[in-house]
Amino acid sequence: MIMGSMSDQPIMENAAKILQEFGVSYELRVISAHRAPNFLFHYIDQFNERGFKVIIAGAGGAAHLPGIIAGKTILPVIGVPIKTKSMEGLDSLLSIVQMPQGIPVATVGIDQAANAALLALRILALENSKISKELFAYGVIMEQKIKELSINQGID
Ligand code: RP5
Repeated sequence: MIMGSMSDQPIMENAAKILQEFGVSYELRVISAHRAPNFLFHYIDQFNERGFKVIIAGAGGAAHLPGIIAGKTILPVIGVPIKTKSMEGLDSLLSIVQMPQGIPVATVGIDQAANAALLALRILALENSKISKELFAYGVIMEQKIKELSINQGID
């Protein structure tokens, strides 16, 4: 998991919490695509030997981080557009989602880092039955909570 700035951390922690909940190991780095491009490229070059499977990248504003990463690796990259003060994150969203043909970045909603983690888990679940079962259970629990809430409101 990579974020463009320490200011992205409060949002990206929501992804970390989900991964911790599922007991999936991850590494979290702060590396700006614009401010430290050489360091970023050096880090990306280590992905395969480090055994990384999916990359989650959060960035705001002119948010090139996920796209730059996707241009340097064939691992799946999930982009998290971070809300900005000037444009409420629309700038981040469009920067991440509008990738040119050939270099895909899966994009979640603005500040939806938890969904990025859940999508990463779904990708990992393709080859990991433990994660697959836990994701299924996660869905069942979520539905159960909604049912209980409806019952408490007198809706059955
Ligand atoms: C992006 O610029 C970061 O991802 C962050 O969302 C935004 C602002 O960064 P700071 O100026 O707070 O470091 O690169």
